[in-house]
This record gives sequence, C-alpha cells and structure tokens, in this order.
Amino acid sequence: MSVVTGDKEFFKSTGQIKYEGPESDNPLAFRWYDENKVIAGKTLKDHLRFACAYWHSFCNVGTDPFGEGTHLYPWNERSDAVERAKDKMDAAFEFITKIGLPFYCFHDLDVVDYTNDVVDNEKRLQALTEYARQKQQASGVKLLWATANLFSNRRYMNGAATNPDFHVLTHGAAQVKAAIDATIALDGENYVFWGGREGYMSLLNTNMKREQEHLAMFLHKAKDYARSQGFKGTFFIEPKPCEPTKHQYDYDAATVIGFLQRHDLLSDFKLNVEVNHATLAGHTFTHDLQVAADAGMLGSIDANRGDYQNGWDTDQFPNNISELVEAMLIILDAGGFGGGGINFDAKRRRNSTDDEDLFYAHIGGMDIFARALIIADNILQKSDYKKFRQERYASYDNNKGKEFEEGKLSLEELRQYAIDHGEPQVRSGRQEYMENLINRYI
Ligand code: XUL
Ligand code: CO
Repeated sequence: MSVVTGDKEFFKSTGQIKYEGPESDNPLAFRWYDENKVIAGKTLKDHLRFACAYWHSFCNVGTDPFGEGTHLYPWNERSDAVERAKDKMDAAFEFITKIGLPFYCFHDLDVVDYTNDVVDNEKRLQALTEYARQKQQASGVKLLWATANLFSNRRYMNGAATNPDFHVLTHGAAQVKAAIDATIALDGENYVFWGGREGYMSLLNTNMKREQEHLAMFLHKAKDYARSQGFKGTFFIEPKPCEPTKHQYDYDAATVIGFLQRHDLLSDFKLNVEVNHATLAGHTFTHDLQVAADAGMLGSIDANRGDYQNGWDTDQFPNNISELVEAMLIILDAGGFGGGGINFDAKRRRNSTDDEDLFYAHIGGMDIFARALIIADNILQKSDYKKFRQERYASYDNNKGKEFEEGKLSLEELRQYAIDHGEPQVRSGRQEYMENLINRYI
C-alpha cells in the first residue's frame, strides 16, 4: 500500500510503518503484524481484516465530562463543513495508508457535520462519499462497514427506532437511508446497527413491547431498502447492555440472537461483538464470541479494552495477550469472521496528545492481535487443547450417550441407566492445566 496524502501532509513526523520483527526496538514498527505472513492457509492481513474507526481516530478531540478537548486537530480548521470534512478525510487516508490498515469504518456524522436539514445532510454525505470513493481507488483501502449516528443529536434522547415519537423515528430512517446509500456507493462490505439509545431509562414512561416491535420493523425496512438497492453485504448488530441508556435492548449476544429470531431477521444479520460491551454485560469477551460463533452469527468485532476498575466504556486500545489468545482460539475455530473483521473501537487517552500517539495505539493493537493469532494457531495445531475438550464429552460419542443426543432415550430409560451403572466416577475439568497450556504457548 502506498501512502495517499491530500494537498498537505498532516502526520509529517511519521512515515510508512513497516514490519521489523520481534527483535526490533523501533516503537514505530510492527513486531508481529507481518501482513503477508501465512497462518492456517491465510495471510495475517486476510485473517485480521483490521479497520480504522473514523470516530475515535479523527473526530474524538479528547473531551471528557469534566473538560474540553485536548487533541487540537489541524483538519478541523476550515469554516465550510464540506471543505473541513475533506481535510479530515485527507488526514484519515494519510494515516490509514501510513499504518497499512486495509479497511476503515465510519458513522455518517464522523465523515461530515450534519445540520437539521435532511436534504442538505444527504448532499453533504454524497459529496464526501464521492471524495472517499476517489481516496479508496487511489489507496486500495476498503470500507468494512458504515453506520448512522442515531444517538448524538438531541432529538434522539429517547431513542431513534424505539422513540415514543414517530416523527423522531422518521429522522432516524432518513439518516439510515443516506448511510446505506453511501455504503453501497463505496462498496462497503457490511452495515452496522449499534443500538445507540434504543433502550430506556425508566419503565414508568416506557412501553417496552411496542418499542422493541418498532425496532424490528425499522430493521426490516432498512434491510429491505438496502437489498432493493443491490446491497449484498451483511448487517451487524452490536450488543451493549447499558450506556447511554440504563437498559439497552441489544443487551448481549444471546439477547440479540433471540430478538433476531423472534422477528425473522436471522438470515440477513450477524453480530458485531465488542470486547468491553461483553464485559459490561457481566460476561467475558470470549463468552459473547462463543455465543455468536455457536449460532453461526459471528460477523465482526470491535476491538478495545475496558478498565477493570470502571463500569463504563473506556474504549482503550487492546493490550492483554492472554485475553486475546483466548479470543483468537474461538475466532479461528469458528472459521474466522462472517464477512467482518477487527475494527478499533478504541481511542487514545485524553492526555496522549502527540501525533505519534495515534500510531503507537494502532501499532500496539495490531501487533497484539497478530501475536495472539499466531499463538492461538500454535495451540490449535500443536497442543492437546482440542483433544482434551473433545474427550471431556466422549461419553456422548457412542452407545447410550449418543442415543440420548439423538433423542432416542426417554426420561425413564435415563433413570434405568443411572441404576444399572451406579455412581459416576469423579472426573477433573483440569482448568489449571488448560490455563497453563495457554501460558505455555505465550
Ligand atoms: C458505542 C460503540 C459505537 C459503535 C458504533 O459504545 O461501540 O461506537 O461501535 O456505533
Ligand atoms: Co463499538
């Protein structure tokens, strides 16, 4: 990939980031992410399908509830919204091509500022879509997914598709239509719905059943429209249990799968599982990955990490190797992502204010995923990880256990087996052995 800049270079101090291997001491080089390295029949680039998240990397100015922005972006200076957005896109593609990310993803509002004028917003997004199309062509970078931001504007304070006011819902629909049009024009591979404020704060003023039915109807109409326009990609729902609403309807992977099934949406949708959303739901990341994988619904992941002491989304770049090895075991074993990839829904810290910090953040995230993938593949190829797990269930592989799985044994027959065979042996689950196994390969 060659570097694509606009009229001016925004990240002057950093050139193209290269793979230098584990021995390298260069903080601006990859030590594990060699995009051409082949693991289990595919290059790291094709396994991992990394995507840059426009909103955190080029829009987030480092504000927090107590303070103003700390990231002073030179691409935020021009007064005209479309010109300003083009500067931002120049900066984005310069960064993406310097670091060698094959994909990017965005919300409509990340790309260009919106007003309250639906038709004008559509024109703005179309102008930037055309600009992005040229940038994609010049660089080879592709759009992993796009989405509509249906949560920042004050009109969405009570939700978008689940808003008690139909008029608000229609504004959400207008935004989704424009975002789908942009996705199609950019050959976007997927389209994402994160349930922004689709949930509630108090049941006292909420008709939960009606709101959820509206959400399902809205998703059907969005899907039908996209299909009618020739969109072949997958729709992803991104579960999150709370924040910003107290109860988000897309609570976790299991809840979303049940919802999609109930509303006849299973065949067009998959899941976009986010590390710290799973943790906020009281699960591990691996739990939600496994739930999605078992249902054949693992589409994509939003990579980040939370903070063990905080109960909200801190969206930090991932850096925990053992957690990611466990995740990659599930992803590899599931045969990879269902059309998606790994996008960094992660932001550098408020006090990381140098240009290079954005590079360090992505290099760290990409390297640790690459390393986790290599380790997970070793575990699957060389260790008894799979064998041990299989053997734990061997009693169902033949004889009466098999007949049970096939539905051939009644409750009375099961009772008779218990009597005939006496007390079962104590069998170890060997959890410590398995934990050590992971560490042995790290
Ligand atoms: C919010 C979140 C979103 C989605 C995209 O917690 O994760 O940024 O990833 O709307
Ligand atoms: Co996310």
